[in-house]
Amino acid sequence: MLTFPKDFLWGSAASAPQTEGHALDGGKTATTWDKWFELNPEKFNENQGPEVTSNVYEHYKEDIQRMKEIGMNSYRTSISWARLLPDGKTLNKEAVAFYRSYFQELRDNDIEPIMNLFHFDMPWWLMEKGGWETRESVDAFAFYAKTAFEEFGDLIKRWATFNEPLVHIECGYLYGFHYPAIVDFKKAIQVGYHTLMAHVKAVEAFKQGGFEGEIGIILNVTPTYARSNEPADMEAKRKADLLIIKSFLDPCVLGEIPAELSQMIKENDLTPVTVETDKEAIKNNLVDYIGINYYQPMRVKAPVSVQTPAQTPADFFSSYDWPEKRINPYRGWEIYPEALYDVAMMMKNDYNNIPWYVSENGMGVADEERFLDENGMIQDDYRIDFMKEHLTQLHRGIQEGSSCFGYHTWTFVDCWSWLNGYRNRYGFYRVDLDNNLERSLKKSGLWYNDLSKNNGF
Ligand code: BGP
Repeated sequence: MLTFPKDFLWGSAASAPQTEGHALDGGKTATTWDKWFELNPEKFNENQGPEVTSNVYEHYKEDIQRMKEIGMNSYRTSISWARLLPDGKTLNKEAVAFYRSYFQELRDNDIEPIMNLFHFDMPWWLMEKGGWETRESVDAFAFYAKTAFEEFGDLIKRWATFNEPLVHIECGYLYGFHYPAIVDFKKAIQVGYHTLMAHVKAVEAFKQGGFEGEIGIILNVTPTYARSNEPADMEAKRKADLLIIKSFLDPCVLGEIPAELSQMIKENDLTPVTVETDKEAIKNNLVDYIGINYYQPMRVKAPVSVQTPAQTPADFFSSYDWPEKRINPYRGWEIYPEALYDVAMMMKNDYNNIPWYVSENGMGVADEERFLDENGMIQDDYRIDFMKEHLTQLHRGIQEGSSCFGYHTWTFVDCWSWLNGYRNRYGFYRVDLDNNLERSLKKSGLWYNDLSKNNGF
């Protein structure tokens, strides 16, 4: 039996744009997702847009009972910026009432809410002004964060500023999967810098406001694995670590952007516009904890060809396709549970053993109806095996002293996923799109209940 530390968090993660629905009512204004779906619905799997999703806006009370049924003691989701402050300034009373009731319901059922402020959902009014490319976004986000702390600070004791900031940077400004889907390395770096400063200013607002509780950030990072120990591969790993891992972890936990990273960016004419007081602000506003979303490891090798100055990250490192990898064929992601042990050791050894938790881990599978049994339950043993393997590695890291305080899966109820719509399912509960979004328990939910009740397996 592998037993986890006392008061370990067992739960799931989700986000406002992927679950709430009612995307253009209840006083909410459009985000880039709502607008992009209006402009280019063909980009979205089976034309599935963000307007309905799993409709938690109406179903949160029943859903919270479902969380209890599978032993969840915590739940992370996000607040929608465009719902709370539809024009960036005016408080939407209907949103306040909805979120207060939602969070109170979680508390009343002993499910600790962890509340994130930004999950890829840039308000359209701000995008029209340039989004994260503009310094205005930093102040706008800090105002939004402060408003959320004031309105919900009595109900929320664990906050997160961003979910996977690298994703909106890379997918929006390098790889074409998020709006505005442009390829511009210099803009990507500026967007990254403003995101970091927005995070820092939100932490500052939290600390200066004297709000009770903790504030952190959720990152999708693992140590990078190099193809070989050859110098060129190791140099690629060093650069990938700087750009992908240390770019956020170092300033958020250690208070400084690594000098080597600034140098590398400078040599390639990518230095962002900054404000003189930023350095001091970064130093003074460290996080209390880190969330790590882990799905797949990052493997790199020496770049295949190099342009100087660099035009994309591929000029620093190429991704390496390990021939021996195991893969989740539906999502195309490598399965490598050992990385969770390595993450645990990285947090312990390189980041002052800061408290951290696994804020997302999970397995997306398409056409899960294939696994329905005669009682209408999806027999998702593959998901149970996936969790067991990852938890075994995590447990090893905890045994060796890493301060991990929880394990959240993606996700609780099957949810809408950006351009992939409802293709890959991750939930403990199935959502039936043909039958009023009806939820039904999968076998993995039963297993999770035992896991949580026994605080181990
Ligand atoms: C993470 C995101 C989530 C979620 C998850 C699963 O990166 O934080 O929003 O979507 O990945 O990935 P996907 O839905 O693309 O399969």
